[in-house]
Amino acid sequence: MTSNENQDPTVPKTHPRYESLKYRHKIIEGMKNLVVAEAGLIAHGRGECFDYILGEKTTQYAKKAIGAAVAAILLAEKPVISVNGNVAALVPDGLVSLSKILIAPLEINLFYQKEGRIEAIKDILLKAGATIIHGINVSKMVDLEGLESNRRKVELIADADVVLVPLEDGDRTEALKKLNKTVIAVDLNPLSRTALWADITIVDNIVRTVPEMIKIANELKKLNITQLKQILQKFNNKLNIQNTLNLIVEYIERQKEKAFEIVKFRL
Ligand code: PTJ
Repeated sequence: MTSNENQDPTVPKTHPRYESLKYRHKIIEGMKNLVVAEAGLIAHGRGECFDYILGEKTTQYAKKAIGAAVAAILLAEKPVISVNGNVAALVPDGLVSLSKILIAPLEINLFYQKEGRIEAIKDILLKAGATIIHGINVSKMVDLEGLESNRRKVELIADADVVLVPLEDGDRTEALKKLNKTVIAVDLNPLSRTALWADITIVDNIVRTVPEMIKIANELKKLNITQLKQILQKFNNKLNIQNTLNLIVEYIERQKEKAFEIVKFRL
């Protein structure tokens, strides 16, 4: 099954929430195919909620973080893109393209261990055009220091200097930071432990982040090392998260006014 085949045909394209329903369905199909963990459905729902209060668009601050993230990966010696079930179900084609453009290998790393999941994710990535996928061969894996969950089992991540961790749980981000790695997180929740621990936090939906990263990577690949370093130096993650939180507050204020108008209209 390709990434475009798993849409619910009963949802009309004219439905006002078509895009959102389309990705929901990818997650549901992913769960049926073992790609997504059961808890992945709940994680997706939490993400949807945050996306809603961000206006379901890539904000200017997410774009800034994406620029810094791409610069960091282009400057890295051993970058790795960590892949979990939700990400594989939502954006397999984009992940493979991003990995190729940035020359950053893909490594499957799962929180929830279940027989057949790694194989299912490997298959979806292979169908999307991946040629080499890491995190499969147990004999090549080592335990990441300071971590007890299943995510401790890593291959290239053990020696990586920069790790992109989309939709991550806080424990591994913390462990990666303690091992002095640069962590780039994609997380719609700007208050999650991952978001707060990461060096570069992209508060955005992974389905929009990956295409935007590909676009920016094609632009930044033309820059030299000094120019890439300047992008990184200018980026302030703490300020960026605070600005994102301000956007959420402003968005809710605006929606509060609008909701009130609707109520008045109905009366
Ligand atoms: O496939 P596995 O076994 O590795 O498990 C993956 C999940 C996502 C189930 C696991 O890592 C997990 O439980 O994660 P958490 O702790 O629920 O954190 C996931 C974070 O991702 C939450 O802060 C969500 O708000 C956020 N999130 C969910 N969907 C998206 C998202 N962020 C960006 N884009 C999304 N589409």
